[in-house]
Amino acid sequence: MPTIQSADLWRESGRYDAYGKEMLRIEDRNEREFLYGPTNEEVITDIFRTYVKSYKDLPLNLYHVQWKFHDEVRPRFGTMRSREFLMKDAYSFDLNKEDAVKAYERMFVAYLRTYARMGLTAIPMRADTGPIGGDLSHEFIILADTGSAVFCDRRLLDKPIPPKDIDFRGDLNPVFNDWTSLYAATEDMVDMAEFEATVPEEHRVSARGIEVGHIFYFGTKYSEPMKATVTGPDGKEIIVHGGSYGVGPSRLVPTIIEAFHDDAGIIWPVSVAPFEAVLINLKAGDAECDAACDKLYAELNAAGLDMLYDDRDRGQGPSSPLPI
Ligand code: P5A
Repeated sequence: MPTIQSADLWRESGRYDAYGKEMLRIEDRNEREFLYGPTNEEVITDIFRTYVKSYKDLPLNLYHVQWKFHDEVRPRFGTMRSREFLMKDAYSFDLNKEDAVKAYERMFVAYLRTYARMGLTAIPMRADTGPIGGDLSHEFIILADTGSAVFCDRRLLDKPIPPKDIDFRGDLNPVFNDWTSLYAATEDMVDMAEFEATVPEEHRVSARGIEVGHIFYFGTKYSEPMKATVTGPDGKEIIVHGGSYGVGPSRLVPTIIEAFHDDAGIIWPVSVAPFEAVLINLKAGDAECDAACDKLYAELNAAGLDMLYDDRDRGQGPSSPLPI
């Protein structure tokens, strides 16, 4: 999808005027209005209505990883909150609300597993839907000293993550209900009276957290005004139901570093490490050393390790920085 989007597409959904100053609005040489995409619900709905025609093509999930621009009031902490950043944005399309909520629940479970595989404890919390819209949304929050205020039940921190072989074709509603039955809400959504009434004092966590993902169910908010429909089995047109699902890779990098470091530097969890092992030949050009390194490199590669082999003739010490 393009990063520069047509203002007209956003007028169709009604969001062009509704979206605030976070959207960077621009003009081309012919004074036509464009914007640098803060999110892609309109573009994906346009792609959907152009190419998808039949109920047989649903359910459908479309995604990409792409640059976004938010004209943030207070960009801070490097890529933690930057104006230009990478987002994984996925969009689901279903025939009705029931199926769309199932798609939401599948993504909810997939997100729990994704963050756990990165070594992170991300807690899904009820969140404000803001400019994306709809009435169902969860932010995935990593507790940290930086970030905004969050309120949750401590027992969520120890909850077992759904296993690898969980059936994504099956009913994930029990898993979703199990996770959402314990209180967790962001600052915008918290009801202090409800928090105190439903969470026993010893389990109450009132802390700060970083939002590393955000998922939404918004029904027909985009498909209705933009006329994204499919032909049903009886030949009638059906307005599709949608949701969108975001992860912030740019923000995950500093979040993972925050969680995994010591005095000597970053300790990447293997799942996100650029390489599993780095082999440095400190005497490149020396026949014996080259042969030993080549042998080790071949053996470790054969053992299935993702290797980086630095065989540059650069000597050692801080004056010869590694390429990573
Ligand atoms: C979901 C996908 C959306 O835009 N539309 C498409 C929905 N959601 S969101 O919450 O606005 O953003 C998704 C995730 O992107 C990360 N993020 C940022 N990362 C770095 N700097 C920023 N300024 C920034 N803004 C959002 C967050 O991880 C967020 O959860």
